[in-house]
Amino acid sequence: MAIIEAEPYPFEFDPARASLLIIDMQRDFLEPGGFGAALGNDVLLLRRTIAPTRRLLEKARAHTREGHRPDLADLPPAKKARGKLPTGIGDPGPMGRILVRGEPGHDIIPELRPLPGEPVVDKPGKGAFHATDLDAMLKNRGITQLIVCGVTTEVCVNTTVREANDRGYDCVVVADCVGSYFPEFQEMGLRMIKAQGGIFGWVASSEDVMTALPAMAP
Ligand code: C5J
Repeated sequence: MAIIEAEPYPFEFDPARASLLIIDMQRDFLEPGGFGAALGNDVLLLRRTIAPTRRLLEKARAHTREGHRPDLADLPPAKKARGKLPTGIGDPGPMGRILVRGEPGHDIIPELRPLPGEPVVDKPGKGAFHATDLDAMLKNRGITQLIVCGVTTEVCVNTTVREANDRGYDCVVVADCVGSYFPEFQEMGLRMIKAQGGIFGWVASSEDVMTALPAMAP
């Protein structure tokens, strides 16, 4: 057992039962010329998460990707219609069809590319537990604690942490390894997790997580 300095109080970290979960660090969200940038967002606000996440990734790894089947059979009509976007999910975009599996924009960014055999969970929703086998994968490995990185803080990261919390996992969200296109949502997204005694989990810095990670199995 190791202690991670975290808010609202120190986290009792059990490396044998912990997994690093990296949410949706995909080209379409993080690269200039991707879907996020095409919607008018500043991708630099997300890209600051890459270096610290890479340092954590050298210690332990598991990824998710948001995206859909090429025939879009798993894309709910409500998700497709939301935002009335002229170019939305499934449409041709600057990096191939937007958020479609197998397309360049759907790929995890090269800086964080998964190793062969590393778990990658393809998810059709915002939460990583919805319509995926993530829960079974974690339970079969005896995982009860998640160290969470990725984008975006208020959407896929928050949704996943809330899903995980309801399923009995303890989540530590790494503040400098999660990012939002909106600074105010970054701040509130983290505050909501640690509020009320840690209603959804803990928030820690990558530096404080790194000090506890040497004990973690890869
Ligand atoms: C969004 C995500 N923001 N990964 N997806 O649509 O947060």
